[in-house]
Amino acid sequence: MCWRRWRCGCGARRAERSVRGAAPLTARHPAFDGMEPSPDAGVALPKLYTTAASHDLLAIGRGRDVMLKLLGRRNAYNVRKVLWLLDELGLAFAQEDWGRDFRPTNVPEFLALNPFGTVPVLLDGEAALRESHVILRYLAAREHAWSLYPRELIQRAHVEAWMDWVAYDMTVAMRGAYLGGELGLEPWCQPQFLEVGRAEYARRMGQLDAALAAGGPFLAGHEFTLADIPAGFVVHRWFAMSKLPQKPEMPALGAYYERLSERPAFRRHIRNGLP
Ligand SMILES: N[C@@H](CCC(=O)N[C@@H](CS)C(=O)NCC(=O)O)C(=O)O
Repeated sequence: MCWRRWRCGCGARRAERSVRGAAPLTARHPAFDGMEPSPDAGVALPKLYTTAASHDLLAIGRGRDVMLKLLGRRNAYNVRKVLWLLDELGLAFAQEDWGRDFRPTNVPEFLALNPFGTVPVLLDGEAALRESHVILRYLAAREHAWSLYPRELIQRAHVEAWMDWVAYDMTVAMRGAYLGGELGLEPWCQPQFLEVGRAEYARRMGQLDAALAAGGPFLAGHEFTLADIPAGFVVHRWFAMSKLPQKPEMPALGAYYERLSERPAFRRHIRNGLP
């Protein structure tokens, strides 16, 4: 599947993007210079370059006119964040549904790209990237989308603080309230996880609500940034979860959710009928 979209709608971002001219490419990896890596080279080279099958997966990324390729099912939490950003950036990319209920990731050609067998994986030329938040930062920097990922280091740190906050501080909440409470998955549906998770989700949303009430309209200030992508998703889950016994009133959070919902890319990939 290939999506080509140029509807960024943001004059400033278009200007930033046009300055860079041709898309910067990652350095061509020697493993692809007409030969298979030797067994010795396999020690020094990333394992992902060493199987014929992974070469097939990477084939679409070869050459100057590289097209990004996203491996991961479109209904996965960590994949949807990347889809959202790709859409915001108006990037052309190919996508394949790997992961649960789709193509299994425990096969050699996928494990060669990501030894943990998780999605998403982003292929850009000869590079295979894992970790959704790393991919978000990579794409924004690759596209010189500095309004999303500020060049100024203090501003950047404020953006990244929210990304890390979701990655670490939302974990207990997501497991208990969502995996346990909504999906009924073991062991998270056990009462101890469920109760702690639901209380924790409410507490964390309260932190977001307070931050937005004190600042905003977006998490890092006036502009929509990468900070809003992981956080926007957990806010969506908060409002989408149907089995929470109670949801405290959080006006600033509700307004933020509606503000994000004005973005077509958010509605296409996050507030799209899936929790
Ligand atoms: N920290 C990783 C977590 C990746 C992850 O756990 N992905 C899930 C989907 S959200 C996965 O691969 N699940 C197994 C599957 O779909 O087969 C990231 O942010 O990318």
